[in-house]
Amino acid sequence: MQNNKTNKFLSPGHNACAGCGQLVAAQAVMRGLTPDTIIANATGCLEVTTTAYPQSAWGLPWIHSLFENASSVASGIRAALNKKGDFKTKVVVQGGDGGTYDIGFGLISGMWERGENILYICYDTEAYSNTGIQASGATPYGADTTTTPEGLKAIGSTQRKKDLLAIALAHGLNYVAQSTAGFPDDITRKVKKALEINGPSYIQILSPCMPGWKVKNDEAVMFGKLAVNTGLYPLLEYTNGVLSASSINSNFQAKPVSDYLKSQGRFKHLKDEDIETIQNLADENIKKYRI
Ligand SMILES: Cc1ncc(C[n+]2csc(CCOP(=O)(O)OP(=O)(O)O)c2C)c(N)n1
Repeated sequence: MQNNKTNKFLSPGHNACAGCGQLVAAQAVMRGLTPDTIIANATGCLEVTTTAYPQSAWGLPWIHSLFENASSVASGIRAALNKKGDFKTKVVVQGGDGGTYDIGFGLISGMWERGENILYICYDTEAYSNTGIQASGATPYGADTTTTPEGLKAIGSTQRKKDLLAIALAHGLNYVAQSTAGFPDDITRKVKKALEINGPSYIQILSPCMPGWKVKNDEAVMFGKLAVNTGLYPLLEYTNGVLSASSINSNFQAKPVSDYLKSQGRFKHLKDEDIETIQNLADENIKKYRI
């Protein structure tokens, strides 16, 4: 158990890639937590890189079970705490986008349906990073992954990223938010807010992945900022189903999506018309999330 001032709940002694966006985001999440918190973690990079036996980087009670069922483990923990009359201890689930959008989704939906007081955090690397960058339901249009390779006749993924915020909102969640590793203080603030609200909450954080995005190890924060500043991945907050905060506000000055795409290896094959398609997606967001 590590307990120094800067990294109380997640020690830097893990073996994630240097500059990993998911670890930047996870550190920001940890700064929003209090010691009376129990974490259930799905399989994925965050779990694998922080728990190489016999060591652990975690300074909070932390449990890993299967890739698909972290939310059910959390439900069990919440039920046991409630049975003991402990409604104060917080329960948090952490998972990657593969675990969240795809393989764990049925059980997450059940957890939300039951209205349990649990915060779910999705670290969205836009692919199954830990097993070698396979496409997930969060992979964006045009991205090269090992299961959607670009080639002479292929532009990479032809799917549109699944709108998981809308799906979370359809479950009637009290608090739904989106952030990116480019804005660690925004992440910390949203975690604190989610934990103040009674009931289920969901925070999704874009977490740039060096090998997956084919970017340099000092670029995670920069791409996290560009994702927001192009409108592709705005900072959002829904309270009781209503959009209550958005980075697309009166101060928003959109940067062209090419600024975000051009130096990422996963998008380097895109032609002008493909970039245009992605610009249209950002423009749609700018209309949809304007506040
Ligand atoms: C049922 C099951 N299928 C597949 C795997 C192999 N597996 C382990 S981690 C992982 C990728 C996780 O991807 P994601 O949830 O996006 O998290 P990331 O690694 O990107 O943080 C996969 C496919 C597994 N552990 N269990």
